[in-house]
Amino acid sequence: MNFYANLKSSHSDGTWFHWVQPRFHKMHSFTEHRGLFLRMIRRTLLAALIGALPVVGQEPEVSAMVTPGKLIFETAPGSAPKLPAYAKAPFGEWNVVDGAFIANERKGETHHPSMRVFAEMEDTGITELEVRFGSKPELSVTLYGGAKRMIGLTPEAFWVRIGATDREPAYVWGPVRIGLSREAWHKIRIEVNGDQFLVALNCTYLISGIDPAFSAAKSNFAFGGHGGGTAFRGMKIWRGEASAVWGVNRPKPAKRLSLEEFNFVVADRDGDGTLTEDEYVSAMKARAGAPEIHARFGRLDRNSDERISRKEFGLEK
Ligand SMILES: [Ca+2]
Ligand SMILES: [Ca+2]
Repeated sequence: MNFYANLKSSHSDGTWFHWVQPRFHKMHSFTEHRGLFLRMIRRTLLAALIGALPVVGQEPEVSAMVTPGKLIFETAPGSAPKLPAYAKAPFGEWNVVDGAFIANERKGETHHPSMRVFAEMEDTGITELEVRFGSKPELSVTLYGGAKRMIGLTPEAFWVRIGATDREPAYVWGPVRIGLSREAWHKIRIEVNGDQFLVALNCTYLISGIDPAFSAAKSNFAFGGHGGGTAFRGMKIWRGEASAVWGVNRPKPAKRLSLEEFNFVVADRDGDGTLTEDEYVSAMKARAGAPEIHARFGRLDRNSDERISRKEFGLEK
């Protein structure tokens, strides 16, 4: 149907997201896992293991799922404005400022600014980097290779989207409701062990799951921003080993939503299970002023109660 085609294209150019309803998942902090680790060791009196305890403050911080090994990649672009050899920027203007990659929209370009970093993550490993919002606060870090795994972030929501093209399945782990400063740097951490993944934001684990997309090759990353001034810095990749702690207190997997349901959930700002015209139109962001968006709302609202229900949206029979 035309509507869904449109919905998808509006998503692919990154203009759909605006807000997300409260949807909390259990959060697991690094500290919690460190506490568990300590208790385990005390209980089993394996004094010999104490030498393996991670040192607080050492990077990367204590890991729940993957024990970090050798650091195998680090962005260290210095302060030169020119991009380093491992980076290619097909869309947008990218510069290096104080060791950070800064993205700006390029005039006349319809694709949002995007830069690839060619660096491989192994089957078991950890990637960390810091990000900062630009003038349109939505950004993404996408792990490419054998599949597309996109970590999406706005000040209000955090999610992991799997797949993107028509050939691939597209669904979303999350979203998790958050509240982030638009000015501060935020740390994203991705842990992978085979098909298991765990994603943390500012040292709090927010999304975990088991997905075959994560066991596929992980050969390059895309940084995506919107507007002007989106920034990425300090990306590091470690190879790792499966952590002994992981099996003991594995967090419940995040909820997996179809792309259509995800779009509905993020648009439903007050979380009442229906979309008002304002919620529907706002979710279209850049195209919100277009008259056809209002007309489409009217068509979808078949019973004319000024709400789009899940059924009218096509999520329920
Ligand atoms: Ca609503
Ligand atoms: Ca209706």
